[in-house]
Amino acid sequence: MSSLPDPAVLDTATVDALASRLDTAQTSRADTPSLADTHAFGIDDAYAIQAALLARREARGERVVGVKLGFTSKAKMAQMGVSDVIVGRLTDAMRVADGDDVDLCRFIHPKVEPEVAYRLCRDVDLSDPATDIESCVDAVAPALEIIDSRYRDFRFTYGDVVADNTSAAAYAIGPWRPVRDMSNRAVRMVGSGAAGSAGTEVIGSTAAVLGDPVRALHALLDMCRRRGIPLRGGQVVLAGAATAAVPLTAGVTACEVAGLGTVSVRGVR
Ligand code: 0L1
Ligand code: MG
Repeated sequence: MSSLPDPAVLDTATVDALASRLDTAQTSRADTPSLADTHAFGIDDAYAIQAALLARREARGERVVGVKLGFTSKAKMAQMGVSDVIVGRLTDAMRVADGDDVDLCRFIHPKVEPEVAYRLCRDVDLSDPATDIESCVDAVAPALEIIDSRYRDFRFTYGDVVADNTSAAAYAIGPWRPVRDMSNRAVRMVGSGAAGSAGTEVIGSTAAVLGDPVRALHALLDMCRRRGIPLRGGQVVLAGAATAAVPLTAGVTACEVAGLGTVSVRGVR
């Protein structure tokens, strides 16, 4: 369980004001200090701020098309002093087609991380204790997640990052394949760098995602039950990062997951 207090302490007006602050940071590409610098709040408040933030995006016409998990590695949980995963929402405006350009000016200080994505083939009944989440998934794909904390220098508390929709900013999904065992698959993410600059390479394993990405589905079901976050057929699930995130720079960034395939984006200015 998390080390943050659960009970909500913020009133609706404050929740909305904090959501507005994060929304403005995202739309104006101007970072903001940690909310926790000025407000004491619990994890229930943090998810309420996240919901208010999403409501603002939906009011602008964006559609929720998926969910993402964060803090799925032991290292990240230890760093944040928590033992729970966190859940954020993906919208259609965050989607980048495989191989497409992504304008770096959309972001404040973007980072990219290699992931595995699952596709839900039916609505998930959160109220049924017998729900088998694995049977609600029909495909798996390599993915890149672009995270872009709205907080200055990526400095945030556990509550801050939940409120900030878990730093979700954009994502790309490679070719969908029938579901298969994804445990301990090699993952390689390569950034070509801009012309004349050195590239980057990070190597990891899907085992970094809760030991096996399929466990992320079970953690997701648990969190969505606790937080009342619906899971709908057709939505995508980003299971969590297989390596630490690295800065997203100009040029092509590609991720290959062994036995699954590749996905790429091209950062442009
Ligand atoms: O998707 C993730 O694992 C990121 C969660 C938020 C933490 C961060 O912004 O570094
Ligand atoms: Mg991620």
